[in-house]
Amino acid sequence: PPGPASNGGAITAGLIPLPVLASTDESASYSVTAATRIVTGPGAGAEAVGDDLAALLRPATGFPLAVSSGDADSTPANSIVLRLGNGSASATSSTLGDEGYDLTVSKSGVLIVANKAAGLFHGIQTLRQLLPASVEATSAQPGPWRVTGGQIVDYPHYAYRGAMLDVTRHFFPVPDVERYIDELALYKVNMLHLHLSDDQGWRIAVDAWPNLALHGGSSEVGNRDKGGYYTKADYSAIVAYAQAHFITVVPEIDTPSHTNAALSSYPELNCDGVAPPVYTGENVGFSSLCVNKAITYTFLDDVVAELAALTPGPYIHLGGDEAHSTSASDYVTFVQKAQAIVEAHGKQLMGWAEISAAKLDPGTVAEYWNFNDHGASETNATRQGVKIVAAPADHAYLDQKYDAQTTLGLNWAGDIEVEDAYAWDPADGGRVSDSDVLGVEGPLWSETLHTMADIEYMAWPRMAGL
Ligand code: TNX
Repeated sequence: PPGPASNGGAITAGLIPLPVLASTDESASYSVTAATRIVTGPGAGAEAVGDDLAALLRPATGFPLAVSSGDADSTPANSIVLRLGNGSASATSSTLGDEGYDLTVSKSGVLIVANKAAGLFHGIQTLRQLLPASVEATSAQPGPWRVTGGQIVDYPHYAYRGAMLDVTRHFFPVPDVERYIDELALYKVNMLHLHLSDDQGWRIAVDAWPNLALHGGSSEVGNRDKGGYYTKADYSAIVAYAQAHFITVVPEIDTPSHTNAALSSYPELNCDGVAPPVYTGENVGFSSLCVNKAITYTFLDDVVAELAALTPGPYIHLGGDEAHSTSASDYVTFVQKAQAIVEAHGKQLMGWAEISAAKLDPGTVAEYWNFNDHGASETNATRQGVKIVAAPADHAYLDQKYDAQTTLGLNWAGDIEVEDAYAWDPADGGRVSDSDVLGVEGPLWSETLHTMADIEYMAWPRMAGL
């Protein structure tokens, strides 16, 4: 992010996303120096956020930035103080909620106050952006490390601020996902949806159905690298890493279509009892679970049970998109059974908004992607009292090309320039009301993406815009 110097000296210059309230006081500007200390108050998680901040600032500044926990009620000179609750922000604490923060830059240092550790964590992301961009370097830089004086009060408009990564069309190993988490955290993203199964690959070990990963995980689009899958330990490492960044993982097993990898792994899941070969092409909508077979629901129940046990977050996403080989009535039957299975395991169903053709429960969440239906699938959901996550492909799809020169990506939803990713209304110009919108998500499908560099090229800066 550009530092304050690049835009007229306002404290908000270069901040993404823009905070709710900000005031600038140039005379109260502050510089981090070799003597700066980080002081954290008592309360759950404050010290860990202090350690995070030190780890983020040490490489580029070269400063020791000692972290001490202590009396964060007073602000010692030349310090960055992270304080939980009951502080000077009591008037705003109810507006700050669980994720907001109040950040003051004065001559003596920086004070960040929040109700919860998540708020402090978001506050330190803002502080990173207030510093010169070179603070993100991994080796010592000259500085100076000046922060414009003033105050920021900030809290999210939407509860769900998500990114989705497709690890099926091409598989991405744990370090890549962790690096993406690092990047998303800087923009206060709090949900990471992992698309874990599709026609081309099954990417998570399931003890009760081992062939899903062993066979279904052995392919990908083009089959250059032969796929791969996460062991349960791998997956738990991702979940824990995300949690440490205040990001909740939403696992997706796509059903009833997009299931060739599963159908290829177990013949009994097919209506005709014959397993198809693995699929390495890019078509969609040709596969379907066998809706009228009992074993389909044994399978789904086993998979959801194991996934729920690995998932601290509230949602299990069961896909539901592009079920072109499932009859309309079978589709509705399937979604209702799938919803009951997810709820029986203590979770809420999330699905692509096509699921709104079925009778949905109020805790279910519909993810709107298909702008070609002109809002039909999202209003079917909101009419039932179901909240939506807005991910309209013509604005939010990070796999679409920027323009005709973009070598990676697809373009069925049209070119998506940075402006298109940034300037859109999640309530769809009033088609649904803002209170129907749980949040937004940027899906990154990986038919054409092989490497972390490919992910970054497509995601940034559009994900920041979103
Ligand atoms: C549609 S969007 C799909 C994905 C593809 C994507 C490519 C959605 C829910 N399904 O299966 O990867 O287009 O842009």
